Amino acid sequence: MEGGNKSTAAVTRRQFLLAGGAIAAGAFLGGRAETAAAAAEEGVAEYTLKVGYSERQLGSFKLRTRTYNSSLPGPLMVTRPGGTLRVELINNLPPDPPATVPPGIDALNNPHAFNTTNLHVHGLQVVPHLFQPVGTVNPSAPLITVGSRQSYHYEFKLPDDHPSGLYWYHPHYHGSAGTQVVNGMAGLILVKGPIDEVPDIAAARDELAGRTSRSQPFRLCHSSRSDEVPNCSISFVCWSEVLRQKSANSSGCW
Ligand SMILES: [Cu+2]
Repeated sequence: MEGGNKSTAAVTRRQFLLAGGAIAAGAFLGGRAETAAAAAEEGVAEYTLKVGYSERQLGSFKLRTRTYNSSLPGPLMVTRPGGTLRVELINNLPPDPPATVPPGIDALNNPHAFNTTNLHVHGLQVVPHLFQPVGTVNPSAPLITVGSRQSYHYEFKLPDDHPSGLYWYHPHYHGSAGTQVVNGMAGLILVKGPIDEVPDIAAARDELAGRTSRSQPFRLCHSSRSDEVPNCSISFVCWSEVLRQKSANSSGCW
């Protein structure tokens, strides 16, 4: 699975700055996603998410945060209705730092296990891979747990009638999920559909955006052209947590 994600483009200073705002505000996960060339082949798209520390310069500050593939946000994943998304999640973080739970506090959700993780594909209509064994209906089933130096192979099969659109992924381990998302561990999932076969649509630029707070809109700009940095300086009205927009103007804003 190593190398399944072909997204290797360097993160630009602009990305650092956008992402830095997201970190500072604890809102979204700004920055610019890079297209993963591992788009569906024979209906199967494979990605590798390596969780680890990475550093970025924010003004005069150097921050060290947990990220996927040293990227803010994580790599864009692309699939289609009826497709299969295979994700190898590799946790390269060191062991959890010690954490104690004050008396009377819910131990499960009290912040702890900051270097333990797992994966949620938010919004996809697939069998949830949050609890183990996968597919269990046991309300007390344990969460899938990917600890330090461990890995987990996820396979999500999308139904043939899955709506096309934009979704996102993030860690969902209780106790560490919030901390890890604010660090920048999140990314977008694009489910392409029949609309993408329309020639004019296919030729237009993809612009993908995501945020987690309506009061703190951070924009994530993605261009279908890897050599292009979109000029995105105008805020947008978003109907949900993620937004996909097509633009025929390669230098336009939205
Ligand atoms: Cu979610």
